[in-house]
Amino acid sequence: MMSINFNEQPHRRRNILTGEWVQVSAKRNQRPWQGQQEDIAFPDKPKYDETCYLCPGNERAGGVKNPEYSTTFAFTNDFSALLPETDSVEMNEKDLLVASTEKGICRVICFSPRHDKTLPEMEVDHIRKVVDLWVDEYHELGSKPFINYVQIFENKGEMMGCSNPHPHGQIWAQETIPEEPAKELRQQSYYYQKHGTTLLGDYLELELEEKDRIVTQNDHFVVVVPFWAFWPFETLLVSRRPFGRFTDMTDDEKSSLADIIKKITTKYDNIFNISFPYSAGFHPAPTDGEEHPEWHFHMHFYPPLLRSATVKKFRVGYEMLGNSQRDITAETAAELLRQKSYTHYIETNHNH
Ligand code: H2U
Ligand code: ZN
Repeated sequence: MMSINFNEQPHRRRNILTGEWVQVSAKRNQRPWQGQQEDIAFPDKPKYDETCYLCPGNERAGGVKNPEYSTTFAFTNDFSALLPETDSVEMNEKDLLVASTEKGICRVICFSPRHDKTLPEMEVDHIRKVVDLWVDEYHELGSKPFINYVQIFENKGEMMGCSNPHPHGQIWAQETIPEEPAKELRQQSYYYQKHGTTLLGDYLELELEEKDRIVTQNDHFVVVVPFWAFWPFETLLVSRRPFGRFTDMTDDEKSSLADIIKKITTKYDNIFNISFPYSAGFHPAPTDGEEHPEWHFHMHFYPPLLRSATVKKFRVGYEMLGNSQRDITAETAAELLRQKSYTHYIETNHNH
């Protein structure tokens, strides 16, 4: 079997989780890595901001006052995109105008009472409390008969459309399985039917043998730059044990998840010495009452930055009309992430 020279030959890689292809052209990017280190040494964010709608004790846009929370805090989004009480209506005019109503619940989760602490700057014990809240929300929302998928995510940084620097994430829980997890459900099901093992379990085994795309790991989780990564520093966080639900996690796994999140987000911030923007989120099994032995718990990080703290990758032109495409190979990105320290640059700066 002839092998592809990833750095020389433009090629396509298959995203086995979605079934879609990504075009890779490393040659476009053969010049040496010029990732600038833009030192923003001590970003001066206040611990508490009286104008922030997420800080403890403050009033939100809808007029409700936040409690004086001391760890984490979740509330129903004051501007929810989905509502639980919607009559069920299906529309189909001549197979041309097709629509249906959608029920759902939107939640906002504050990770910390501190306005200035992002995930990599929090203690692992505190991140563990965020994990516990995700587990509780997944359980509570997923137990409702009309909720078949619980999408937990975080938009971090203005570049990703995040509305407020206070560390927070969102949950959209809904009737239909959304498009991205729906593709993954199809792909994971095919694989499981054919091989009797989970797609991501086998993929992880292969990555652990090859080592090229591994970024970091602990007792229960591994982070890789997936072979088919689209975003420059995209990563996939996978559980070593095949399980599907947040509620399947053991106590040790929950603590390990907190630990690995701290590790990967710290490495991200250390790439350009800035608070690294991304959209990240979990793909747990659907909450539709099915067993889902095919589903393998994982999390995606999609950061938009490419060459410096300000140079963003845009999904435009050929990518909007033709195909997703990347320049730096997954292997190069993994190598760069591997080299980055587990100590946050702000801490490093303070110690000098
Ligand atoms: P993002 O920063 O990821 O946009 O999340 C903030 C969410 O918080 C957003 O969905 C909600 C917005 O609707 N929000 C409230 O629920 N109450 C407020 O007082 C302001 C913002
Ligand atoms: Zn705040």
